Amino acid sequence: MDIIDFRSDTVTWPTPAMRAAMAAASVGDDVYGEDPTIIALENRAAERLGKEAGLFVSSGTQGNLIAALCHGQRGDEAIVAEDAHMFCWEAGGMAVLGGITPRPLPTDHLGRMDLTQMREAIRGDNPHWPRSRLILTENSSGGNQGAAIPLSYFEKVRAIAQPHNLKVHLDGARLFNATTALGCDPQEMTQHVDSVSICLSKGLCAPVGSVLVGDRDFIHQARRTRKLLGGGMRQAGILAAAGLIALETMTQRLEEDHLQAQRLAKGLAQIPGVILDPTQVQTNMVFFDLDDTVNGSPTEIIEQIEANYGIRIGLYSGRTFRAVTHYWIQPGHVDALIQAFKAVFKAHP
Ligand code: TLP
Repeated sequence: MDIIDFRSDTVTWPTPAMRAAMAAASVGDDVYGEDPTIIALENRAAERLGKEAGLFVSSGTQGNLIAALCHGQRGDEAIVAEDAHMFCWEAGGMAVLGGITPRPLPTDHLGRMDLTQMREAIRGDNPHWPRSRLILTENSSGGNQGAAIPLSYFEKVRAIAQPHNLKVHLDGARLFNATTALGCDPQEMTQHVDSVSICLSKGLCAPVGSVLVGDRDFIHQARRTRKLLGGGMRQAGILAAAGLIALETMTQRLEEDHLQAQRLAKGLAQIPGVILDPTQVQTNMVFFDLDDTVNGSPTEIIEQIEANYGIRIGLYSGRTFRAVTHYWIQPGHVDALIQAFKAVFKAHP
């Protein structure tokens, strides 16, 4: 990449190996079920995540939306963390297109909903009420500094959902970041949920795409729903070829991104004016705030860092910045960002 971009891991370009695989990919019409590379990716993702079948979709948002539409119907309710991507950042898709009411619950510092509140949020049968139908989870938790939620949480959520016939979906946009940080196999987590959506196009560097996995009936319905949403693709094996490399090789190197994030956090935490606890950094995201001694506005600071040092970082909200490490962030880039902050803060004492 010719820019240093910490705004997100969504900015990653495909690797040289991906570009070569894309150029050579065998393709077919996937709406006819004839794209061999997509079929291989879907099977591989299902196998890796311990589910019966998979569906290649255009984005994480589409994977999550299809899951919600397949598990729920109009008039149903979905229990969801109040800071979850599905609740905050997906344009209200489940409500707009599925008539599903989100029931947001507060979370702890890792992004876990309180289990007592979750149990109490499940409604009985009453014609006044929406029907409780599903529980939406996310790991890593993007709204909580990329925290990796431990396995035991998913086991407990499952135990709450099952007696009420609630389905559990996992937004695993960065599932492999979470399992890398936890040192566990993804299947140890996915065994507790009905469906999972993983993103190939974030830290895994594929240019486009996510895979939704679940049991055969669910994926059959999901394929129909993807078509309904205009998401049926044709010779998209050219994208799936990059996705296979993402799944096979890029999942193995995420620890490097996590180490860079920790190094960045430790460096930034030493700068007067920065509020950051490096022990909170578990995966590839570093969130930090400015204290009141810093005069410049966050937007000015971001603009100066880009104009003077050629480095992009994100403003998450208010005075909270987000810097995300990924394949294209080199160790020198981390040092450069720390130096840039030091210099800019001198200018805004
Ligand atoms: N997240 C993006 C932005 O939308 C905020 C980012 O830069 O982090 N689930 C989670 C947990 C996500 O973080 C994202 C993207 C998605 C789903 C949606 O994926 P896409 O962008 O492929 O629709």
